[in-house]
Amino acid sequence: MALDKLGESLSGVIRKITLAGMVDEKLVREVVRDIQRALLSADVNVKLVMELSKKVESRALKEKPPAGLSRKEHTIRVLYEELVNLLGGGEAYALPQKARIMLVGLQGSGKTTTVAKLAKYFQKRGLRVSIIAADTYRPAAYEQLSQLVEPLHIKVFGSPESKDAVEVVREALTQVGKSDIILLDTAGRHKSEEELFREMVALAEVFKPDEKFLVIDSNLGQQAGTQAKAFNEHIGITGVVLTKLDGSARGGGALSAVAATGAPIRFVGTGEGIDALEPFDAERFISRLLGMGDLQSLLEKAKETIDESKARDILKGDFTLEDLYAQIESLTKMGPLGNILKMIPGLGFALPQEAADVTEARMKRFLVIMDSMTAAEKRNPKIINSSRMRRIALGSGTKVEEVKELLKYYNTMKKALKSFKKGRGKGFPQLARMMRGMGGV
Ligand SMILES: Nc1nc2c(ncn2[C@@H]2O[C@H](COP(=O)(O)OP(=O)(O)O)[C@@H](O)[C@H]2O)c(=O)[nH]1
Ligand SMILES: [Mg+2]
Repeated sequence: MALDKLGESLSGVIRKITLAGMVDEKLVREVVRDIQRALLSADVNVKLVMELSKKVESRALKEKPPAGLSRKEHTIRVLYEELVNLLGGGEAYALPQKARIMLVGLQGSGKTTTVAKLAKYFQKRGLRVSIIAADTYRPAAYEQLSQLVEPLHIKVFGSPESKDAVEVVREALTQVGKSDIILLDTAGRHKSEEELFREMVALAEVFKPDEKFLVIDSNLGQQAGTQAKAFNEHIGITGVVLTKLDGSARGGGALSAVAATGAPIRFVGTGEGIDALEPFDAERFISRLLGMGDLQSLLEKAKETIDESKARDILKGDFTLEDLYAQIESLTKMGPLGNILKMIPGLGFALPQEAADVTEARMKRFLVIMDSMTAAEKRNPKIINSSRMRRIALGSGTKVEEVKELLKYYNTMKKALKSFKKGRGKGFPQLARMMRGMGGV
């Protein structure tokens, strides 16, 4: 795919984020500049690029990473999400059980080829497909289509000699019999756009399509958006098929410009062969472009894997019980605590397994206790007096001593974090001691 170059640049950006010591303003600026360069050279509209840059920059720096995600992972996710949005986000095309689908578009855009590809696509999914050839302008259009779908044993209806497309469709509809999907191939060659639109409207009146797919050549780049808009205004399209994505250096521009018009991209053509058609799914598309296979599952996994940046995150910020909650929650999701403690830089010792197990059970109890606290208590634990403690213990089915234990743990943690921030590293022995203490070692 010629989007390879864009993909390469974008996965380079991901690599840069992954390898960076930490995500700060300087890195985000640099990353945003790289993305801009990559998108602009794929012909993405300047305004869209600027909008995306602004969002990535502010979200990466200002948004609080969701529980379990480090700022680094969050930054990668933000980039991924905004790229998906650039392509319209939205839901992937759902396979219809029964549909009449009309393909429209300019001469040479790839309509006839796409009709054949769609025929195979639907047939493979167990649907009965018929085709009506109504391109009365191109000599041999009927033969081209018949040849393309010959191996599929799909019948092509039409009258090669007729010059009246509307009549062809009317007659074909009386002949198609039982079909789940009826595909209509139309002409793209007309003296004027108006004439073309008029014929398409007349055809639609007879054919009564459930879908009107506009077929556009990706090589048009940003112009694809202008074309989608014009067709939509005149004949009301329900989706777009972008062809020749395999050879186009401007695929990024075409995809984003079409998405910006609000018309959903339904399929992309990625080659001349009858199999070179893919249903378009922005999330999958971007994951692949970023070279990360299934990025979603990778991000899920990232939540479960601790790395150094996680340890750093633990040592950051104004520390409330809410933070402690999020922290414990992500820690317990990550598996045996012993392993995690081993990975906190500077800790330098392994916890005996029994100790780690005890610690985990205790952490989970802390979560239960915090579940019985009000938001105000979690945000400002100082207000938790003895009557509140009794209420919390009662509500969580624990003992007042256990609530006190949690608060003690919180205070020690907070102090250690503070001294770590001040002394840059001096807090680690304290953090280690504190965590060791938790396990009852
Ligand atoms: N590389 C590539 N070529 C395509 C694709 N779709 C169509 N084509 C080619 O584009 C040319 C025009 O296609 P055609 O279906 O006849 O366009 P139509 O005039 O809109 O019906 C043909 O040579 C096709 O093989 C695609 O996704 N990739
Ligand atoms: Mg054609």
